[in-house]
Amino acid sequence: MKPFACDVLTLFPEMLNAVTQYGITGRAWKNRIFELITWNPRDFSNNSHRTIDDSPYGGGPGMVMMAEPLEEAIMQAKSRQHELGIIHPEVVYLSPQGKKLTHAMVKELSLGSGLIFVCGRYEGVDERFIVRQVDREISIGDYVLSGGEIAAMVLIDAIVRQIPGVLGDSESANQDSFVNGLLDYPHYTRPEIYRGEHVPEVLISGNHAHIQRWRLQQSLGRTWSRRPDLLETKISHGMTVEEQKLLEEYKQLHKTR
Ligand code: 9WO
Repeated sequence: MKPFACDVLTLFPEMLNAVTQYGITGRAWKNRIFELITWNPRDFSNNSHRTIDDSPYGGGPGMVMMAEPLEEAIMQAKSRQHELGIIHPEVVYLSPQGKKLTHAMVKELSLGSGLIFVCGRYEGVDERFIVRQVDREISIGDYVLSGGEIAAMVLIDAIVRQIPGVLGDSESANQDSFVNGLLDYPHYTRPEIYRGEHVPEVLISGNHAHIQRWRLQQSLGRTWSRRPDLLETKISHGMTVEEQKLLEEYKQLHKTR
């Protein structure tokens, strides 16, 4: 398979080493499951000082990234993707004004063959660049960062995990727990007693059917208590009689007496 093509516009290209050098995404990059090319707008500045920002029209504090160096950089990124046979690479701008990222969006983006990420800095990017070049604006959550790079890396990490063959068997099994619309159950490893706290007995029992039921109950119960919004979605998609029974039992057991 051809690698999934990521081109990233950033003033801080070395930050992206975090995804290409470590962990599951590092392994996927080494195995050429995806490629990541950075383009620094500073290299496309039209002056000898390598300026890429200027003060905002209308006044106010801070600086705004100029359209021209970004547009010169994105043309290089688009040409590169064209050479790979990617005719319409989607351009993603990471910002708090974007649509909130969901697993469904991650899945959809992972089905394409390439993406171009635009990482802003300072107070943002000249709106004319966004209008002319950006296809989707995505937010990873309702908070402000110092720039788009970390958000782009969150998205790249989430996308790369969806590419077939990236996760080994043991790594993909766990994914299903979020995909089934519930939070994960609690995990334990040795020792059996840690500072007086015991591992739940059912996990030592060796009865696999009991263990499976307990874990499902924990997933349902935690989703009910921590993320009622997710549980509502799960209920609307339909819960089995078994799941309903396990959740009711969890509620009984966790009632404050
Ligand atoms: C900075 C700022 C300072 C004073 C007054 C208003 C201000 N707005 C901003 C701002 O939003 N800066 C952004 C920094 C410009 C675009 C890149 N930056 C960014 C992206 N911060 N946070 C994100 C982000 C991206 C995706 N999901 C969550 C946050």
